[in-house]
Amino acid sequence: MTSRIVQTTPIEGQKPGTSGLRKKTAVFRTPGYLENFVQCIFDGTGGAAGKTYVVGGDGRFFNREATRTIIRMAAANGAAGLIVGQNGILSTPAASNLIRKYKTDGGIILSASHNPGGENGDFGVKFNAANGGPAPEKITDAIFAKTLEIKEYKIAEEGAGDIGTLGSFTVGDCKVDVIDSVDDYETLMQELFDFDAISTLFAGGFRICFDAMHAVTGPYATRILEGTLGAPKGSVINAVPSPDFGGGHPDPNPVWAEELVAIMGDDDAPDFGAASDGDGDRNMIMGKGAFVSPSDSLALLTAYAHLAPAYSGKLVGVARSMPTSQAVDLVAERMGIPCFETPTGWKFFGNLLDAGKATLCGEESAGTGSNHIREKDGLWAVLLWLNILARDGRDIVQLRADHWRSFGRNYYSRHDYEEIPTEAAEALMTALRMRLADLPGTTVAGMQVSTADDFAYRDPVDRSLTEHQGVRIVFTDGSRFVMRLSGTGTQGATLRVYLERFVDRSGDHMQDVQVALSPVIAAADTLAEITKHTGRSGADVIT
Ligand code: G16
Repeated sequence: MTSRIVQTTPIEGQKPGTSGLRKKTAVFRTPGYLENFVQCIFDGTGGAAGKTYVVGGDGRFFNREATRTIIRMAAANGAAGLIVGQNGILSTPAASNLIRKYKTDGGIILSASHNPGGENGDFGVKFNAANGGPAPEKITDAIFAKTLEIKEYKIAEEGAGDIGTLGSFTVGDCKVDVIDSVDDYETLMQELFDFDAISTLFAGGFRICFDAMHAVTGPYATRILEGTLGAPKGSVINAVPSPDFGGGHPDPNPVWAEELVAIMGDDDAPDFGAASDGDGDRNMIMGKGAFVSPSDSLALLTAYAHLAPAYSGKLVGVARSMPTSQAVDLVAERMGIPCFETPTGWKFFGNLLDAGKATLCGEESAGTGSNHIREKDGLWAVLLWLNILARDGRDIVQLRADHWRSFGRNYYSRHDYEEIPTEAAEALMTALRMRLADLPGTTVAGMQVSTADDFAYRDPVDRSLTEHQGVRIVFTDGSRFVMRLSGTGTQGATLRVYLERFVDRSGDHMQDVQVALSPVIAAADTLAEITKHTGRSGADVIT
């Protein structure tokens, strides 16, 4: 193999965010942009020589081309082997599984997750470490440091081989195995869940609608749900991945998954509805006419996970990101297991999972997962739900109502203000932070503030400290709001306002969510002066 050393210079802004480097596709396609970052992944992790990696992505525009570039660069940098999903396709959870199963040194995953794709959409690259999880900050910091001093990258002169056909080939000394994207993932799911019980459920007439949103879970869900488990043909909709996700926004929430919401609102709705995102790590769960919030879903899965073989008697602890509602805390408390609170970003669960401190993890942003891999996993959540419903017998809406009667309800919503000028967003956060010390004891919108802080996290395993992870204002009745700026956007800043109000076991659990939260919404507006700073009279997306 002849490889070429290409002289280059640092490119500004290659700092990984909440989940890897995400930019407009056009930015990633500028000459040298992808190459610089990939070289820095290798250089920032001690070089690629002799190492093995998993490579694949969610199939969005530029996925295939980027996969081929990475193969040529890995070979030129001396990598010993690559496991590549056929056509460069791997869901994020499937990639995490492959890294762990075949004990590779890590993986390069091409995805901007729930962000829209296509020529004018977003693209992303993230490095996952040998545990299968998103690289922790010490690694992303090292990669970023390399982007500031890079002088050259290496790339093989020869082509990347045929990634459309299953089998093996070599690029120089690097062996490339092109594998079926679904096989290993399905095997793992069969080990975790009671597939017989789920098949019996479907055989009895239970109906599901799974919206793959034209994204990567299409082939996974079709094979597993319709193929192996016997759900009726057509149960998976929007099942063929497309480079621009059918022109849609592959974010499984009630706003973007409107087709599913309409189907589940029909008189003849299926028993269970679900959706997953661009790269297959998020999930949205619905019953007939009912959206199950991700925070409630995490609480319910924790309460009933024992019905699945992999988790029966095995729950050692749970973890949630700080802005996620405290519904799961109540379940953990009753079960007598610890509940950890981490910053936003799946990478923060890695140490807890590796150290055996947590079994299930979840986030308000539609992510749920367990110790089976080191990523959140959309289809896993759907299968765990199906396993629970198959074994419990109640329908999902009844199960949730009974849960609220037993634990109380944490009303919850997130209000997003998108693409606001970065300076305005930062000014808002700075002004709020400066008031924190004076807030306890004051009354806002009829509610008294009990505590106000800027969340900092001391990792219980490696003792690392992560600061400024979101402002928390908690009121004396247990209600709270949290504000932080998103780390996954590609244009301007997105302000996220997370709102929560607890209503106890005997309270009214059937209120409209926004109405139930109205005092907290008013308090957030008053304290943060959102309209003054952003010029917006309301949120762009309410979920
Ligand atoms: C990523 C992270 C999640 C995080 C989410 C939202 O998800 O893996 O842990 O909750 O972004 O982050 P932010 O609020 O900073 O936009 P994904 O599915 O985009 O990889």
